Amino acid sequence: MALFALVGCKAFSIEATTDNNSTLLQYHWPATEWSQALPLGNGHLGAMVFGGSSSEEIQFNEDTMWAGSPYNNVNPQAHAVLDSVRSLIFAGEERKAQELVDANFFTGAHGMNYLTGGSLRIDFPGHESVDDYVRTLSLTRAMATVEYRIGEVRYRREVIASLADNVVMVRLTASQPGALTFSVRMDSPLDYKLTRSGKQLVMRTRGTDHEGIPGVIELESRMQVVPEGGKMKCSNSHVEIKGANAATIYLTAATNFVNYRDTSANESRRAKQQLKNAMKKSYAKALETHAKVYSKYFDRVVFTLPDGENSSLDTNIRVERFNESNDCSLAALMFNFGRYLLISSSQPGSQAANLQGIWNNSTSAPWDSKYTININTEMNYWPAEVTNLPEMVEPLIDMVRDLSVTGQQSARNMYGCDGWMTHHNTDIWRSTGPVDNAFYGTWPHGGAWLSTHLWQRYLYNGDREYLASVWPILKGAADFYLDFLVEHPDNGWMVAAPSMSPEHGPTLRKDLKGVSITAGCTMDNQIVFDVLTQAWYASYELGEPKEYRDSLAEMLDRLPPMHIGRHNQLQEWLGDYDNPRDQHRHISHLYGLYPSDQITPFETPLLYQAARNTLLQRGDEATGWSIGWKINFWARMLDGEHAYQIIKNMLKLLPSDSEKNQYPEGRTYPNLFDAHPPFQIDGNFGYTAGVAEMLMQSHGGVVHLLPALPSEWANGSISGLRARGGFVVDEMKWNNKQLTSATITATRGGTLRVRSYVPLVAVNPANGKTTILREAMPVAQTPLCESLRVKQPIVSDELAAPQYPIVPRIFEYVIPMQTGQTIGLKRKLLY
Ligand code: FUC
Repeated sequence: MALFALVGCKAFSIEATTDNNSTLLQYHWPATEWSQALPLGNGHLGAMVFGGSSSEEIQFNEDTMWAGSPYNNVNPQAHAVLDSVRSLIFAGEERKAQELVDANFFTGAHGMNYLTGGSLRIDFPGHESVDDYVRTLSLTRAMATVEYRIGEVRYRREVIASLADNVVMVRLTASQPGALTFSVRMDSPLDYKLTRSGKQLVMRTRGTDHEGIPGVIELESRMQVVPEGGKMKCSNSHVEIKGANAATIYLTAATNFVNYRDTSANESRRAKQQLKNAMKKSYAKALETHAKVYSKYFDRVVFTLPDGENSSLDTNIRVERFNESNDCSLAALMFNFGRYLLISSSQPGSQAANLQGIWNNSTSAPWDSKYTININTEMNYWPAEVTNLPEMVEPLIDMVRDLSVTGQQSARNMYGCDGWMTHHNTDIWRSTGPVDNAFYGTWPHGGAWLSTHLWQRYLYNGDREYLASVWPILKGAADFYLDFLVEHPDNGWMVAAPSMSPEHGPTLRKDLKGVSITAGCTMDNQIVFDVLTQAWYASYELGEPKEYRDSLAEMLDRLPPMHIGRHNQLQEWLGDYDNPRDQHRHISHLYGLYPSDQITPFETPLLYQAARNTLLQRGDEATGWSIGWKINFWARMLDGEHAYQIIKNMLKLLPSDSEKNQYPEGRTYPNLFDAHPPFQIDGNFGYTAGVAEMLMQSHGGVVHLLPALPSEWANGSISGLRARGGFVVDEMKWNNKQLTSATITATRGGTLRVRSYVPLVAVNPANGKTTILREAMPVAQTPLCESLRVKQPIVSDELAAPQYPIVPRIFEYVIPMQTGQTIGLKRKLLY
């Protein structure tokens, strides 16, 4: 790769940091493309730092800068043709059904797009040729730096998106007094107006009209430079600084957005106030407050894997060489980066992380950089609870709460149903209608899948007050299905219709090429099972009337079971239409394996082996997010070696989008953003969740330590992962591929069931004394009601005997724990 020269010489010393090769991204060259720039964010503001020496670009975003205005894309005409659509599907006339949907379900508004904020540009005359250049992104400090030398003078830039104040700050210093001369301006690819207001530069832009929905968002971006020494001159187009010793640039942005139906705020007042507040703090103070908030989140989990011979090289080179190296700490860096990105793009009070998190430099981003909720938005939040970032889920809950209101319009007006629902996309306006066309958009489970995150959160936090606050949302998601499901005329099962297995049609039905519409496909049934089951449990926990639970149980009993087809695969559809050579990126029918736990080796071994065959048939290559999902799938298959193979497929360099053809397998950009391609952040989050799932799993009532450790990660440790049931795995260490010790705290007491591949003893941390643990028979979690149990699958007559994968020998212990109690566990030596 000629573009990125590897500079051998060590740059002049970066001030001592706590970073190591699993927390620092570094490059000895400036970014020339966006996917090489380094991301910063505080949930509201995002910034991409290019690090040019003579001209710095900091492309920025504000999370409410979207096209359009309050609207919903619900076409009531859908209801008029719904019965006909269903009859056609059941009559085997899916193509005609799809045509009817195309003609009646859409409004022309296919979701509004997330827009760029603009760019802050800093020009440094005379800095074209520099030595000892290095730029970094520190994941322990949430800070980007740029350093270089010109002659005897060393220059340094630090950039943060403060989590304590709503501001991006650029700190400029030089090793000689008076050496800083530069000018600052702002611009945007949208129409913009730049003016001076006192010492501040103000840029105004506007959200665009989109697909017939008028743009109403007003964005005001404001910046001010505070030089130390030297002279400052402000004009309507830029600010000039001459001969300063140091300087701090404060940049903020705000819009008139209040919520999905109100855009009445005063963006100018907001931006002024934000800047005023931020400027009360010196840079040193701002840094301290930012670090305090950030480290509260980031430091909760520490993951350590050993360095290899390439680990101190530039990050892009580490990625490029990963497949031929032993650079284990790059795998840890990628894990840490996912947590960093979630902290930076999803903060309490901000918008939820979209397809690009919060980072977008375009006015027409791929898939509008909105929310695709048939996998992508869900994947964004997979790492949140398990990697100890529960606060970051709050924006998602806010979004689901809004959708549970707007989604009543689509439930009622399109399908004549109670409750709420959404299709496969949404945006800042909480639109809930179908988008794109019938092939992609006729998927009624977006809200339902999102609602499972609210229930899962309860499994982690056990907070009844929280559960009561989201109960109407969970109930509304279930209520929709109680109305929406219809009886399949062939078998009497209650099925979703119209529906589809996301973005995919039954591949072996030649007559249905280009048709996805169907009834009761596997993912439908799995999602409905989860939504009705979680409503059952939540209602039980909250002491709601039993009659409601009975109606849920009755419906659960009538759902179709999963099917195992003639290729010993888990069937994607009710019919046995899977092509074993099909490598489609969506493997939606394995939703039951991950994120759900309907398919497990211990409780549903037949389904487990069929799921494995499906995974093998679909192959190991895919788009970025699909690779992210496959890491989680193989972790749930308890196959660390295969999960690691998928990690290798993700850690392949794509230097830039323009080099896609030379790097067809490239799935990671130089800045570690995941490549679909193009950039989509879900793959980053899927990766982090997947690595967590390889190291610890908690479902089916059991905490499984090191369930899928690959042999490459023979030695390591991780601290701070959270398990369902309110347990925190404070620390876990392994050596020579085997668990050596773990400490687990019960935040709310109860019985800890712990599973391991090595026998364990309890150890008293105070005196090191060991005690024998009670070994349990591995048993399935006992559901409170038979209807909540996954049904036995229906197996194809054409199938020879199923091939069961080998499940390793398991040791399982039952440990009663008090609230706040910590238990030490140690590998029991058998000799
Ligand atoms: C779904 C996926 C695509 C892409 C888009 C944003 O449509 O099938 O691969 O990720 O979402």
